[in-house]
Amino acid sequence: MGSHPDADLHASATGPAAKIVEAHQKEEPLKLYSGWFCPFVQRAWTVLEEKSIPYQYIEVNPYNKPKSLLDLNPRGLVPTLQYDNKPLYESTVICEFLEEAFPTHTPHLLPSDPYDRARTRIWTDFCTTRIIPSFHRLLQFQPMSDKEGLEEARREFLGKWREFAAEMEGEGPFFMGKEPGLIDFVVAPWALRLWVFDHYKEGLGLPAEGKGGEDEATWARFRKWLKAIEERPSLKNTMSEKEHYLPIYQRYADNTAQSELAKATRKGRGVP
Ligand SMILES: N[C@@H](CCC(=O)N[C@@H](CS)C(=O)NCC(=O)O)C(=O)O
Repeated sequence: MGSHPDADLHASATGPAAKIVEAHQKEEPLKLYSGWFCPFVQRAWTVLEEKSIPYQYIEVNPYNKPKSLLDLNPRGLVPTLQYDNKPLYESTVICEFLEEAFPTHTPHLLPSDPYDRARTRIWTDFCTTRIIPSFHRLLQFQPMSDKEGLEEARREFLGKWREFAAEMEGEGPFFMGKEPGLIDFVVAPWALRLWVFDHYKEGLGLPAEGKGGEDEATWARFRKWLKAIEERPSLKNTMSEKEHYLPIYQRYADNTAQSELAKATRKGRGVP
């Protein structure tokens, strides 16, 4: 096991995502500098796909930053967008930008009602400040050495998803109702990686149907949302094969990369 993600990282997208990558190799003025494995990339990537915006997909390894990436983004993070020869970065900024810069491309993912737009931003912030950090905390727990800590991290993480689910509109299935919106694509990449915990942390313990106790209605709504997310083509088709994500997560699970994880969390950077 290498001590740097670079060592274990599969070079390119596989499975469904490989087909989309293949279809976006042609030179286009709009370029997405991407890492196939990155959940922050998946936010921007799904918005491009949803809205059928023409773009060129460029795979880079952000742990072994090529000059082409650093020239655009001194932070050297993916996703980075090149638009009209100018750089843009930060996944949530990119998503809103795409919505505004391509107004004729549908579906519109930001709600037209200002209150609902504000709610989108509140729950985007919740994802950044609550869901992602507790995803990282759970990832770094060592089940063997600290059972109690693991349980607490697991409870905390589930609690964040319950809180998110409790805010979802009526019957759904999406966060704001029948149609998907930006908030779904901002949060979905972490929901689509929950299987990682089944693999390394003795299961996440998401309540199964009828097993949610007094929160059953909330968990039922969450399961419905998750199913809709899993079936949405833009999300399904930007995922690679599970086996290639595993070595990346293994590094956090087996303690080789915990200081890196702590540093990334402190700096507002992500880990896959
Ligand atoms: N806040 C950034 C986070 C992006 C991010 O951290 N991406 C990771 C890959 S998943 C990266 O590029 N890491 C390289 C590094 O930390 O140097 C965003 O939302 O776009």
